[in-house]
Amino acid sequence: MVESSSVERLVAGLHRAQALRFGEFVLKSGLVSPVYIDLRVIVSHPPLLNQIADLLLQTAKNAGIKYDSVCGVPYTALPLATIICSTNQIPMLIRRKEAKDYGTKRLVEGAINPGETCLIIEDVVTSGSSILETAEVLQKEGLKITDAIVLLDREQGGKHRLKERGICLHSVCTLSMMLEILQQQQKVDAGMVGKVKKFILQNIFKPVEQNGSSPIKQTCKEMSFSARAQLPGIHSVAARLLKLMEKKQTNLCLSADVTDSQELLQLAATLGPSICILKTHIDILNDFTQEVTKELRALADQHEYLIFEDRKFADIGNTVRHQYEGGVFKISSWSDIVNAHVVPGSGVVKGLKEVGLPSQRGCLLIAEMSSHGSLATGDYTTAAVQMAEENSDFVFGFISGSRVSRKPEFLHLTPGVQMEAGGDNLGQKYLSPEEVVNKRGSDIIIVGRGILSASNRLEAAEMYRKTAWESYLSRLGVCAQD
Ligand code: 5BU
Repeated sequence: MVESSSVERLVAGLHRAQALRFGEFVLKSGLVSPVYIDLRVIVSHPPLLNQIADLLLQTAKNAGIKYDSVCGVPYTALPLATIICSTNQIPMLIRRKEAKDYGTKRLVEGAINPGETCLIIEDVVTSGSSILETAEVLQKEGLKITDAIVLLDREQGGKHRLKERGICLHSVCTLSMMLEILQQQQKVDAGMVGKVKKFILQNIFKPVEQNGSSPIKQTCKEMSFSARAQLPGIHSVAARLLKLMEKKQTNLCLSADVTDSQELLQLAATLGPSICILKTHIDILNDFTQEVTKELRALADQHEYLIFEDRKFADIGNTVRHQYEGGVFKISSWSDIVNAHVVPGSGVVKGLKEVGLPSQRGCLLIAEMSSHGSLATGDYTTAAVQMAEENSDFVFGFISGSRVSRKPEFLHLTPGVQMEAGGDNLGQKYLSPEEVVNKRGSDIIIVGRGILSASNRLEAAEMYRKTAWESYLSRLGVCAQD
């Protein structure tokens, strides 16, 4: 154990930097936690950063661990590992966070000497999954992982799980130790300490299924749309959408592919109460005027749905900026959501963002397409996910055939949906709402001709709405825990 006065100083510093917050927070898993620990903020506090690096190294020394290199679990522990290695002349390894099949990039940077031992550094451990993931990558490179050092152990089962995998976890501090110190320092009251302790006890991660090197599966509640709406840092458009979906009990997006303005407005007025999004192809209207978009906007506000212009931007940043803001359609002035292909690289998102961010618009990236022979698969899809993660201030989800990101703050919208699986004679492929939402984990179905070619469009829309909503409800069962 490191000296208690150092730990007390550390806890006070973390509290000052707002790395520890108390209240009500919805975690990624959907659980409501009375404590929120976010050590990402420490990079803005250099003395604290140095102090933490020092305590981590001290803990490794006290435990008498022998190692040849150090690897920080990305991203928060990366600067910590850097400081430790630089100050003490220890070789460092960097684990890339990108998905394994992304391009030809190496998964570990630095000189790898198979047979050597690497010490893993982490900021917070809950279930231990992040350390295990990093350990697996390093082990695949032939390195030995015997120990890991963490600043804060939340005491929710991580230590035990790591031990079962042959990794000994040493912590600078545990959550209960931290709570006691904060109580002594009169920064939290006894009531809150009790609440947090109860939360820890009720949420211990137990190993359920361990199968070779695959990630550990944990039974947990899939997050509801309303819980996802409250995730810290969620995009404002995603939050609005998730809330209205829950309120109206609909995860149906109508693809209003009609060519006459009056018909479009009529559809919006009649089907508005059944849908969460009205998707347009504004450039197929034969009689477009700005008046149509004004009326569409008024209907959207009246019936509480969002407008999504399915423009599929796919040019360099400078061009898409003009296409989004100007021209005949002035899309950014009336459409809450737009989408983009990732084929031009991230410039397309950056260009759109310049226009969309100030007016609080959101963007979806096309990660997969529903059409036969689509090239948006594999590495392309992975690159789209990465681009979304790097631009999450503007991008809040995907057009895809299934769940391509496990981050609950991203929404998945799937076109190519009809009650009966099949296709049309121009390459469109259809899956059923049940398949898309329940089996493939998408959130919103996009339906065009399934509704438009029905003799009673409202009845058809209601049928799609109910089926997709029931599929969502039945999905709220068991899911994989990160
Ligand atoms: P449908 O009538 O339900 O087949 O219409 C599907 C709509 O979704 C249509 O407006 C397409 O432009 C849109 N779409 C799609 O079908 N497949 C895709 O991969 C993408 C968009 Br991206």
